[in-house]
Amino acid sequence: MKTIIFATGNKDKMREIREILGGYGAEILSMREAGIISDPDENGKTFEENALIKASAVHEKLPEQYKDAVVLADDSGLVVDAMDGMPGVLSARWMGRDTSYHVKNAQIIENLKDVPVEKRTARFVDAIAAVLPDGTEKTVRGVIEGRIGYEERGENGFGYDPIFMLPDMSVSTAELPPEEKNRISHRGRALRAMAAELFGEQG
Ligand code: ITT
Repeated sequence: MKTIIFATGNKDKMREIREILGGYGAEILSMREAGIISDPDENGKTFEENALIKASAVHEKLPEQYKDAVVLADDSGLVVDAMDGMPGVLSARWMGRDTSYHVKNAQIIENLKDVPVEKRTARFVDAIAAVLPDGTEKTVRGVIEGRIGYEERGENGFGYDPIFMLPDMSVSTAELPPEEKNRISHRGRALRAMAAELFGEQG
């Protein structure tokens, strides 16, 4: 069985990763479960660069028992057109890493208070990077298009989900059941594309 070690410290991401990759018959461990501590400087300019920084840092620290594991990393974020693409690759750090998403979401709504619905376009982007046991690197990207809402809606998901509405403004991604979010989300798309490269099409 293939072992995948995920280079993330984000528990919400890890939950979605397990939901999405559950059917591929691989053993999926967080870096913490594999006994690896890693927090590299995410100083890349793109989601792909940052995902590779995170995956490579864990690959270099693989203990002997996991030398045959594939290391994956997820770098993701919210790109808001009316904010010139912010928070983008800075999504986790924007307004401070410890600031609550309730406060961050309120600030985005405030920034867009005079922006009409047709200009409230935004997307979640997810780059998944892989470092294979021989050091080969791969990246894939998944995107979901939407619009910034006028208030927080829904209790599912995490982060910016309560203000991220589907393009028709019907529901936020925090209002979707997890399996429906995973079916259409940036993370679901990127992880299934990576799984197709690593395992073929089954799953
Ligand atoms: P790791 O680097 O340890 O994986 P992180 O939280 O720092 O964890 P990122 O640098 O990739 O991860 O930041 C991504 C941020 O973008 C994340 O913290 C959320 O705020 C936001 N984000 C990404 N995917 C999201 C999703 O599906 N729903 C809501 N917000 C999301």
